[in-house]
Amino acid sequence: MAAASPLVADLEWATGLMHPGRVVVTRRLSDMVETYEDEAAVAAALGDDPLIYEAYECEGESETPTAPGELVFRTTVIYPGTIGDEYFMTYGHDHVRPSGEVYMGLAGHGQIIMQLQSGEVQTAEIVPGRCVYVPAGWSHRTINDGGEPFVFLAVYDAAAGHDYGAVATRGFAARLYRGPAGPQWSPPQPTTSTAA
Ligand code: S6P
Ligand code: ZN
Repeated sequence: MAAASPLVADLEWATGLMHPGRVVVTRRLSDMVETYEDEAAVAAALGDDPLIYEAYECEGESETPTAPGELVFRTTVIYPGTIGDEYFMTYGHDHVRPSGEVYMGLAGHGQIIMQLQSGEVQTAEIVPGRCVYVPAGWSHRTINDGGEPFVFLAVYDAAAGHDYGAVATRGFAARLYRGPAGPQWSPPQPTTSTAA
């Protein structure tokens, strides 16, 4: 197999846009109605069919690598908003080929939920400059719980592949709601700390 070519791109931290870049994921509410619990709120919002999130990759002279051993880097912007009491979020997925992933916050405020097949859940807040390692085997979903676009960078195995089936079937074991005192996990999750 021919060696992949080096790629160079500039990131706009506030928007996630890459130069040169291209849109690789666009999800509107109609693409993910089953994600939200409040069916009446979904039905009411479907008229506008809001753009929930987009993802971007850089565009080089060659294709995005797909071979094992190579890496892909991708930005995601989740727009601010709610459907009922749930914030705009990604669909969430598993990697087909067990492989880890590094997330880094670029703008806004969000949270990530990670879940093992055993049901064990971990959550973490993501703010600009914070890195989260998602080990192999953990399903993951990100959520914008702030009032601005939540932008993050993800770096992962080019051969990872994305499987949305398990998340569609069993969802995640915790949901993040807009509560009177701010974002609230149900069931409650430990507060994230970066302190040792
Ligand atoms: C890829 C990485 C992210 C997501 C993106 C969209 O492994 O985790 O780039 O693809 O945030 O989320 P989703 O669940 O629609 O793929
Ligand atoms: Zn992933």
